[in-house]
Amino acid sequence: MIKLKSIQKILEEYPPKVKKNREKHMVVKGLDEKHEIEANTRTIPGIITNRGCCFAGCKGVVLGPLRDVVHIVHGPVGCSYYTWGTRRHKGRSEAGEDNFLSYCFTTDMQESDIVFGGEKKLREAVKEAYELFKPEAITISATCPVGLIGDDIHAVARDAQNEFGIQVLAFDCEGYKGVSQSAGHHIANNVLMRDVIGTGDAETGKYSINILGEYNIGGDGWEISRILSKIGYHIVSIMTGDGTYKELKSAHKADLNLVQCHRSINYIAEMIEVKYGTPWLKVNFIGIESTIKTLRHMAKYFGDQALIDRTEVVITEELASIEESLKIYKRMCAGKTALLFVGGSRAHHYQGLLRELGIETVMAGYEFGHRDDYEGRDVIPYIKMDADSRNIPELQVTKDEKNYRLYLSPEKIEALKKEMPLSRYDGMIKEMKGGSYIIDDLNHFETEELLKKLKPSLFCSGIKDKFVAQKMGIFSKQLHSYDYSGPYAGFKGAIVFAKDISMGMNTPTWSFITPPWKKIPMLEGKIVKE
Ligand code: CFM
Ligand code: HCA
Repeated sequence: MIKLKSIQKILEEYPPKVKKNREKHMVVKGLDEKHEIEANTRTIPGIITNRGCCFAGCKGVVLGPLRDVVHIVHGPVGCSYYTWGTRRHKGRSEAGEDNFLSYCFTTDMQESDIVFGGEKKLREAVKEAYELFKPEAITISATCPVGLIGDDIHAVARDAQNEFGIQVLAFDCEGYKGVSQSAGHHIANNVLMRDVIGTGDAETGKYSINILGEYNIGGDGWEISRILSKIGYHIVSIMTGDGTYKELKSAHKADLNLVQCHRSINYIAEMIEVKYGTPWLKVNFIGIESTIKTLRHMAKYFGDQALIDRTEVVITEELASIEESLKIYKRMCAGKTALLFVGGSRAHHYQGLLRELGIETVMAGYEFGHRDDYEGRDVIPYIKMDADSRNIPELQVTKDEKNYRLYLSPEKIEALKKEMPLSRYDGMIKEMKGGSYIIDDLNHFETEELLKKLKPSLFCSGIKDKFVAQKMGIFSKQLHSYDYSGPYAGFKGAIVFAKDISMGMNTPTWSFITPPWKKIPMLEGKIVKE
């Protein structure tokens, strides 16, 4: 059944201009063939959105988890603090290795710095950080005031690099740039690709891979790495959860790039493919079936029978270890419904896991996903790295023969692409059930209205709207930070997630809350005088 009425009722509350804008961001699956949605456009001023800023996407999301780097925020202390602890990107280091994740570095800009300029303060901060910590590298991230007053962070970075002999990378990620975090992902990707990836020469083992777009929230990356190492993969780098600058430098030497979060890191995946000829594979380690599918695709890519067999052994072992618990939680979840609203990939990734537990997703949306995250994208042309293309200056290909050891013939690539989703992403809408809603940049008014109308058993979102839902008597699980839990990835992670939501949905707490729709009469009408 197509449930269009609820959306129309919400839209009717808006002034005509806003209505016209917002309806383009809403799709009902199955209503028309096209399923086109407007996304990645500016939020209407005055509307309470869940989106973050460009700085959050660059420093908070992509750079922040690199643990052997000192990340200096040039700006007010709040910007640094906000992108520091709350995302729960975990990191641990072996004895003797650096881990600066517990530190929060900022120039703590004051009014006088805005008036007289903050470059001097930034120079001192970089010097102090270098002298105290002797890190592998330093990043400088710009916040809104930096762009407005024109501090030259690149000059500071260049001078510090010359003085201290380590890489000092400057990022023009002022918060106001673009329309959301998404612009910041792109800025971070470009600099890492231009200045870091390709500068190392670490030895890589057999079946070497990079994991892109995995930020180790609640330990997800650790669980994924555990499974992959058990099968026999060599993880060259993780971008960027519990990742290091040291490993990132040699990322170009891996045989295959896995892309977990497509939104935040597809740029690096594509640039590595163009520059070094390494294909990327869209993966999903959230959910049991998705994990199995991903592991099989990976084994197929390498095509080695021993690896294919080993993959099946590990899948069987992992499944056996969760079988009993899964049965219990499936019983507790059966027949429930969910509403998902998360940044740019999790609203899609979690749908499979919920389905496996017997929970139907009735609405899903991204804060800042682009159209391809919703509608999918076609195969991009594979750039053949033959002797001639090595001389194309735009590709900046090095002459080092080792970089071409993965050269696959175009025939082999084409054959692989026919069998498996290589360098392609299908997007979220394709997998959703007819009649479900897809809403982009959902705002707080719409959230409340949908919660009232759809009354889901579970609302998966973030800190900005979690308690709005819970005050309505609807259990809310944060899919950004996982509240205080995790990992949720892989086989064992699926059980941790299933347990958390089973407890959350079934707790008697909700019976002590009277939701607004039980207090306010739902029938509307006019009193007509005789
Ligand atoms: Fe990718 Fe992310 Fe996400 Fe994202 Fe984010 Fe995040 Fe997210 Mo919060 S990188 S798009 S910018 S999966 S921080 S780890 S949870 S909004 S859905
Ligand atoms: C960000 C980070 C965030 C915020 C989470 C939330 C995260 O966008 O800057 O709003 O609950 O995952 O920590 O997405």
